[in-house]
Amino acid sequence: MSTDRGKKSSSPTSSFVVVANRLAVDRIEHADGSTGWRTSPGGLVTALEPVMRANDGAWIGWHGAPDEKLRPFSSDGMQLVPVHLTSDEVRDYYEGLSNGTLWPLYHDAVEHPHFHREWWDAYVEVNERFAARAAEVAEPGAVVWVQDYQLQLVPQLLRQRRPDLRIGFFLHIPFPPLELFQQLPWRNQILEGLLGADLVGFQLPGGAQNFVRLVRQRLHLQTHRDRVRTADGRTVLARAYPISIDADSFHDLAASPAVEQRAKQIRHDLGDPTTMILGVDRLDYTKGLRQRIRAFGELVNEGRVDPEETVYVQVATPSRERVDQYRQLRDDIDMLVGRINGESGRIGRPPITYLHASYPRDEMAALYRAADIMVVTPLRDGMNLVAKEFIACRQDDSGALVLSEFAGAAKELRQAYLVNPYDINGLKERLLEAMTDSPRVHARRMRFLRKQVFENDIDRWASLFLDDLAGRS
Ligand code: ADQ
Repeated sequence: MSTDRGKKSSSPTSSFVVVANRLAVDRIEHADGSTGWRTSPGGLVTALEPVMRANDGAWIGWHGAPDEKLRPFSSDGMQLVPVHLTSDEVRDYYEGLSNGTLWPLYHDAVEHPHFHREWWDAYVEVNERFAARAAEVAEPGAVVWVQDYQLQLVPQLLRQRRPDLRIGFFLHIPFPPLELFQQLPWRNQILEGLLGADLVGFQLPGGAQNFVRLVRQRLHLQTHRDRVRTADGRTVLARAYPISIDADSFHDLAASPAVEQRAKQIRHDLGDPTTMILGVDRLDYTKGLRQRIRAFGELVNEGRVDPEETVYVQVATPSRERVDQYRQLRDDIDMLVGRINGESGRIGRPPITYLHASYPRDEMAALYRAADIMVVTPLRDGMNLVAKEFIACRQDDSGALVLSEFAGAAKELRQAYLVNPYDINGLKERLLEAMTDSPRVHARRMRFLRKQVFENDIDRWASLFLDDLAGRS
C-alpha cells in the first residue's frame, strides 16, 4: 500500500476494466494539509492489482463524497475513473435500494426489506451512469468485470452499448432462494440485467442454482446445468467462485516481531487471561452479534464461564449509520453489552471488551494472533473473510474457530466448530466445547482449516474467474 497524490489523466481507456460501487482508493490528508489517495487495503484490490498492472487496468467507481465531480486520475499504477453521485442518489440508490432493499432481501430477509419506487428509479439511473462510463473506458474487445449487488443492471446496460465486450459479474453476497427473490417488484429487470454478462459468479453453488432456476421459471429461458440460453442466442454461464484472502501476506504480517509483540501486549492489557475470545465484524444485523453476545452473557451469568479467566473482545465497526436499522442495532448492542458488563458486579475488567474502532491491518493481525477462540456467527453471510483471516494469522495449529453454518465460508471450513446461531443453547454448548477441547483436538481441526485457506487464496479465486471469462466467446 503506498500513496500517490493522484496524477490527472483525461480520458483513459483500457483492455481490463473493473466496475465497482467504490473506487479502489481512499482519500487521505497529507501532513501539509493537501489531499491524496491511498490504495484501499481490501482483498479485492490486492487480488486484482497484478492483473490491473499487467493490462494497465482501469477501475470505475464512486469516490465516496456526494455531490463532488472528479476527473479520472492515476494512483499506484492504476487508472481510476470516478463516478459522481448526488446526495439524493446516495440516499436512494445506495442507502435505499442497495442497503434498504437488496441487502436485507438477499440475506434471508433477516430484517424487513423496504420497497420504494423512487429508490428503484435512482438505482436504474446510477447503473446507467456506471454502464455509460464503462462503455467509454473499455477498449474494443476488452474484459469488463462488474462487482456486486449495487450494480446488477450494469451487465445488460453495458452490453446494449458495447456488444463487443467480454463481461463478467461477481456477486459478493448470497443470491436468495426463489421464494424471497420473487418479492422484489423488479425481479425480472434484475435477472435480465445480470444476463447481460457472459459469466455470472456467485460465492456458492446454491446461489448459482437459485439464479438459473429463477431465470428458467420467470423468464422462460432454456437452461442446462450452469448454462442459460438468452433470447438473443448467447450462452451465459452461472458458477460458484468462493472468494478468499491473501493468506500468505496475512500470515507473514502476523509472523512479524512487531505483531507478535503487539499480540502479547493485547493479552497483557486484558489481564493475561487463560482464554481470549474474539469477534470482529462490521456492525451489521446479518452478523449475528445479538445472538453471540447473549450466549456469552448467559454463560457468564450461569457461572459456566469465569470472567477472571476468560475475556471476550468484540470489535464492531459502525457502518451504514444513516440507515435506520443500523442505528437501532448499534443502540441494541450497546445496551446488551452494558447490561452484561454491569451485571457481572465486578470491579476491574469487564467480561466483554467492546470496541467501535476500525483498525489497520497489522492491528487486526495482532488481534487474530492474540485470540484463542474466534467467533463468527452470521445469520447469513456471502462468505465471511474474517474467519479466513483468523486462520491465516495462526502461527501453529492452536486455537479454534466457531463458525455459523450460514456463512458461505462454512462450506469450505468444515472442521470449524459449526453452529446454528439462532439456537442460543446450541451456541453456548459449542462455545464451551471449543474452549475446553484438548490442544490435540484443536490441532487436528486447525491443520485442516489452514490447509484449506492457504490452498484456496485470493489469487486462485481471481484466476479461476478470469480464466473462465476468457474462455467464453
Ligand atoms: P463484509 O460483509 O464486509 O463483506 P467480511 O467478508 O467479513 O464481511 O469482510 C470484512 C472485512 O473488513 C475483512 O477483511 C475484515 O478484516 C475487515 N474489517 C472488519 N472489521 C474491521 C475493523 N474493525 N477494522 C479494520 N478492518 C475490519 C462482503 C460480504 C461477505 C464477503 C465479502 C467479500 O458480506 O460475505 O465475504 O464481501 O466478498
